[in-house]
Amino acid sequence: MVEREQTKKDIKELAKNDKYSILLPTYNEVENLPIIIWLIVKYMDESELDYEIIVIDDGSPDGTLDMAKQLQNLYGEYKIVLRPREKKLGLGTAYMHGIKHATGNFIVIMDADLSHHPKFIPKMIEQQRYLDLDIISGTRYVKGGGVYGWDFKRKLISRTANFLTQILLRPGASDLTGSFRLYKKDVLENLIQSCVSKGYVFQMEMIIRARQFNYTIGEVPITFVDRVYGESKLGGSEIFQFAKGLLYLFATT
Ligand SMILES: Nc1nc2c(ncn2[C@@H]2O[C@H](COP(=O)(O)OP(=O)(O)OP(=O)(O)O)[C@@H](O)[C@H]2O)c(=O)[nH]1
Ligand SMILES: [Mg+2]
Repeated sequence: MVEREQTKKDIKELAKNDKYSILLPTYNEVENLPIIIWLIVKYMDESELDYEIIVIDDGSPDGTLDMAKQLQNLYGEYKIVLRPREKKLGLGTAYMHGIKHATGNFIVIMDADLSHHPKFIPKMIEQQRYLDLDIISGTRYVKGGGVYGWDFKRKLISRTANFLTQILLRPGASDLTGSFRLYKKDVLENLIQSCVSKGYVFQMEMIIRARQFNYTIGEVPITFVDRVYGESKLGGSEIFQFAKGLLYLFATT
């Protein structure tokens, strides 16, 4: 407990001049949104960090945006910022749209479907501050990290994707397809502008380009929990797209 109090004080001191913009892209996350926001608020407030949560909803038919408005009334306009778009335009552009409105000097990107637990954000921040790294990537593939709720097929696909990429591209990070990361804002802007791929390959390309630009990358072990509410979309076509993207990056970087 004493140690925990000390850590809290350390992060607060280290990050006293920083603000964190947490981007939450949403598409049909009405059940998940109140829980994820409650957890983010809890862990960021506990560590006494300055932050805003930017919700980028792409016209979800399930009423996610109405839910986000209610949460904004509850937590305030400074904490919850709404940047909705008319229709589903994809994750890559959702991040770009969110960054345009971000007032923090650091950006956290994470999924809103409870696969990424906000308790890891202060850990990422701590590591970033200690070493002044450009990127901190949450990783399922080092000691202390892991995946829960995936069937064998999905674990195999994810492992294989990471394994092949490690061999072909030598990226310098252990989890390439994950999307729970902390970036310096200018670093993220630069990376997004230089990325060409969409879909699952996008997260991987971000790390590959980061290495090209000689950005420094740190890793924090995270546990990833499969979504409980809402539909999963991983299918044959995503796997094909991933393989195509991997080969493209292999050939061009
Ligand atoms: N704004 C926006 N958000 C999206 C879009 N597609 C997905 N999202 C959100 O991005 C995050 C990641 O998407 P997921 O659907 O969880 O993707 P995944 O984790 O690879 O797959 P499953 O969890 O198995 O469905 C979630 O918070 C989604 O709600 C989109 O087109 N626009
Ligand atoms: Mg998910």
